[in-house]
Amino acid sequence: MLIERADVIVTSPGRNFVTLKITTDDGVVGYGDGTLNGRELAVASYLTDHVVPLLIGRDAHAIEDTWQYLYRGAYWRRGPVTMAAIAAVDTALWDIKAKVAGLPLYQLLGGASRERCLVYGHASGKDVPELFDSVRAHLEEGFRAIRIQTGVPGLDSVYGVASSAAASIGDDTRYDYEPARRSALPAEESWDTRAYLRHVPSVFEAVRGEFGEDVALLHDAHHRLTPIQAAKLGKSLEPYDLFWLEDVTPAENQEALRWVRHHTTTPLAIGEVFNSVWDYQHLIREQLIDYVRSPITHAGGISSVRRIMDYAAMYQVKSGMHGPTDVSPIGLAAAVHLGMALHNFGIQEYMVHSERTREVFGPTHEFAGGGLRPSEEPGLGIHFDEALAAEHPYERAYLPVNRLPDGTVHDW
Ligand code: GCO
Ligand code: MG
Repeated sequence: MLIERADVIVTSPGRNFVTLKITTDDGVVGYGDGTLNGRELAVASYLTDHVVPLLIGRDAHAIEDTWQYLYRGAYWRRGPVTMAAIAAVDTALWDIKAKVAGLPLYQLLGGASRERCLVYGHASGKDVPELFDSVRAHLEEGFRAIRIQTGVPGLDSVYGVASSAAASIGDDTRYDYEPARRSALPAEESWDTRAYLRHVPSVFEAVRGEFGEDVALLHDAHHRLTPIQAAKLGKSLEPYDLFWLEDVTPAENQEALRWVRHHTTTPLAIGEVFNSVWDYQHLIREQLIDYVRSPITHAGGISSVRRIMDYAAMYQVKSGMHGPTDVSPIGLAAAVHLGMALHNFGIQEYMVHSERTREVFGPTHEFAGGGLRPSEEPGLGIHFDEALAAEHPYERAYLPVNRLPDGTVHDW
């Protein structure tokens, strides 16, 4: 079975997505996600100009060989653009293989290890009462694990806080804090680490007081702290028993996590901006983290996230794949199939895509019992509507930029 064509589709039903559609000579179609938020066209060009010509005529079943051919063959390895492009190819080929086998993809990855994949949703509020409303809404919708982000007194806007805490599932404004914004230039936010460190523990104290001990709580520090600040935050959150504290320091410096780890027992998650097993080499072997955040979409696809997770399994490190709205429903479907099969699955991030996005991509996975389950149809379970996708052309969009009070650019 040979690859006959490969098409790159950029669509923007509310936000931008890059999709690779591979068609075989006997008409089987597979889809892969290569969306890189705010830099989408770089992946689209990498695919169209450099990868698609290499795919035509290749054996559609030779997934591992194609992965190695694109990774080693390019000479220039790793990096988010390269690994998102490889991820799109890898995911589309797994979709095809499972369709040909007549099986839902998780069956080819080893079969179900659980009934469903536990997910966490994003609750947020400008202040504590608004946050409580958002947590309550998530609990009513069935979430059993919830990420908590709030405004910080003195700061105008903070990453992770929606403008309307009342927005419901599927509403475009529910996660309007991080659509790469459609504007000529990135939005600019301001930041003050001391104000943040003073405020966050009181928020968790309030949430535990209101909602009790059962619900799993998570928090994302979004790469903004120094190792010693991160250690202080982890320590101050220990009484509130977090499921994880995410991205406490900029992820490039793996050694920073050694400092954090030595000072706190709060579980640590990292890696949404990592894209290969090499980025985890020391973090996993030295057991400096508890959860791996790499999504299939940015880390070379199902084949390579599986490699990361097999390495992680030796050290009791679990998966916590990145699942923001900028990973398309195809990327999320792939994560749910792999999550069903992995023994060391931990949790899956689940920011429900807007109605418009779901209409274009046609995902079939189901949310129930606080978790996601893939449908039983062959492949990934995606019904992509190309005509509808074409009605939503690309619009330039940027993620925000963050500055300290004196104007210095800071991690956002
Ligand atoms: C998360 C992430 C996202 C990223 C976004 C960038 O934990 O979900 O931090 O919110 O900021 O995906 O494109
Ligand atoms: Mg994050």
